[in-house]
Amino acid sequence: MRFDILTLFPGLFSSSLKESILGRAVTKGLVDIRLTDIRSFARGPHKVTDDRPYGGGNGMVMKAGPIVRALESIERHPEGSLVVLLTPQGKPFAQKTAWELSREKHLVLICGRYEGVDERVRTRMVDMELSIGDYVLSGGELGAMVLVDAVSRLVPGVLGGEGSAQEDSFEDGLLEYPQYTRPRVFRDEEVPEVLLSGDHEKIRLWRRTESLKRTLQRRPDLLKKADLREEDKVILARLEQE
Ligand code: JBE
Repeated sequence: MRFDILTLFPGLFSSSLKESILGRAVTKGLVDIRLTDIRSFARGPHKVTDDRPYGGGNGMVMKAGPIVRALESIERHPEGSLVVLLTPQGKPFAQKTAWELSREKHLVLICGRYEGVDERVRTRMVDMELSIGDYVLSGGELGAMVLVDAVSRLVPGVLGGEGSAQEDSFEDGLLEYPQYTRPRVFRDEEVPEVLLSGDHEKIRLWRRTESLKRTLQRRPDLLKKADLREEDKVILARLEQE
């Protein structure tokens, strides 16, 4: 899968693309991530990429020209390319969106800065606008990193222990159960007995109950949309009583 990232700050990406799972996916050639510096498409001696807003007001707006020329320089994939703008005005990015995007061959991510991007970039060139959350970032770069990370790990072969993506939080609409590893006692706190029992059915039931408990306590909104089995409903009814 190929990602092209258009940004004024390509340097922000270097470490996140070299380390960990994503770094390995790049080395293995499973994902190809290319960075384009929007400033190199700006004109004039000062390479200006932003200007004051028409109509007045605070802040600066990213000029259409440099972004559109940068976009036109990107090699399109023969099977299609999807152009995504990271913006707080976009559709909320969630795990479902990550799965949908992981089926694309080529994503072009535009990172906006400052108070916004000239509207004509949006109307002419953008296929989809996404937001990673309801808070204000200084630019779309962190959003692009979040998207690249969440999408890449769903590309077949990227995760070492295959199948682990399906078991993550949100995949069935619930939060994950608590995890423990050695030592068995850490500063007087013991690992729950059931996890040492070797009884796989008891362990499965405990984990499912903890998942449901956490989701009920922390994210009751998720339960309404969750993929619940009959067993879950029985456990939930009991938890709600407690
Ligand atoms: O979520 N986002 O993609 C953003 C982009 C730029 C600024 N703030 C955001 N939240």
